Amino acid sequence: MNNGLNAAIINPNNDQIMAAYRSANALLGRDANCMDYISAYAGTQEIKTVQSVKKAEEKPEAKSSGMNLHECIVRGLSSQSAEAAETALNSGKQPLEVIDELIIPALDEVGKGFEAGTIYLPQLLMSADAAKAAFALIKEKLSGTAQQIKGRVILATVKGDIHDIGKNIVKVMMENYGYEVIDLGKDVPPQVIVDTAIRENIRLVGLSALMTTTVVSMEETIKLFRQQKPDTKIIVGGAVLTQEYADQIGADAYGKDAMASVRYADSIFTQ
Ligand code: B12
Repeated sequence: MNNGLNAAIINPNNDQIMAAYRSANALLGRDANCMDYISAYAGTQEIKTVQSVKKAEEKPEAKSSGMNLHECIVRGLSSQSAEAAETALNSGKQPLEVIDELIIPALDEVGKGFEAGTIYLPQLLMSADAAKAAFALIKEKLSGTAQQIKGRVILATVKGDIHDIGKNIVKVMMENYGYEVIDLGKDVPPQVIVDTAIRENIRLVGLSALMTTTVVSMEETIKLFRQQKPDTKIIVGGAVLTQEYADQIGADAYGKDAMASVRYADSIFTQ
């Protein structure tokens, strides 16, 4: 194979031969994103049994266009996931249902695999990209007609944290419900958030954190607000947070999902 063969006459029932064949394809750049190698060996310490290798081979790799959105995200197929999102929308699902029922559970599945050591960071990145591609399409469908601005809010993922898919969903929902969003992005230092709120005279700030290690930055940001701009309301969200923890770090509200942020904003700006 190193000298140019696509394959040789080999015994596909021999695990070691198949391992050499798959490794060669991966190392010679003939296995896009090493998907074949990963799907055959992820989660195994040893080479898989002949039976499971055969099963992996039977997977309809080429029929990816018919794959559903959940599967596209789990397998990290960005180019197919927008198409699959469109199919889901055309089948009558509402944009929010596609997010809640297909995108988020798929990312949860990938996250669990990552934690269990059966999925690796490059795959996590590919799944995140696939989710983003699907979301970009859904965002187009969500964008309603321009309405009167109900209020202005800041959104940020806190310092040390680069997870922004959830924050971006919150942003789109808030914009759709008539809020102007100043999006400070991800990994945002506490003082930058406070300074922006002071400069722009903002009454509501939404903070996102996805890791146990970065909720500490969230608490730090809230403390800084209490000292420097105490009239600001702060809503926090992200997969690791709970109402109890939000109370503990001194947030004004906890938002389980994007709609919760809209409801809380409405209670502040339109009551
Ligand atoms: C995608 C992903 C990534 C992507 C992020 C891409 C991006 N642009 O966001 C990449 C691959 C870059 C990544 C990197 C890492 N990740 Co990661 N990642 C995930 C994964 C699989 C999904 C997160 C996600 O987007 N979920 C979908 C969104 C829509 O959900 P959500 O963010 O929770 O948002 C919803 C609600 O929570 C809420 N919400 C969110 N924010 C806000 C804000 C407000 C104001 C409100 C009201 C509501 C709200 O509304 C949203 C919509 O309903 C999770 C696992 C999981 N299931 O959560 C791991 C996970 C979060 N990652 C994890 C880790 C460890 C990492 C890395 C450290 C890995 C590494 N070794 O490098 C790095 C982190 C680097 C850093 N400094 O931040 C761990 C965190 C463990 C922990 N408990 O601390 C997790 C839980 C995986 C795991 N089980 O181990 N990751």
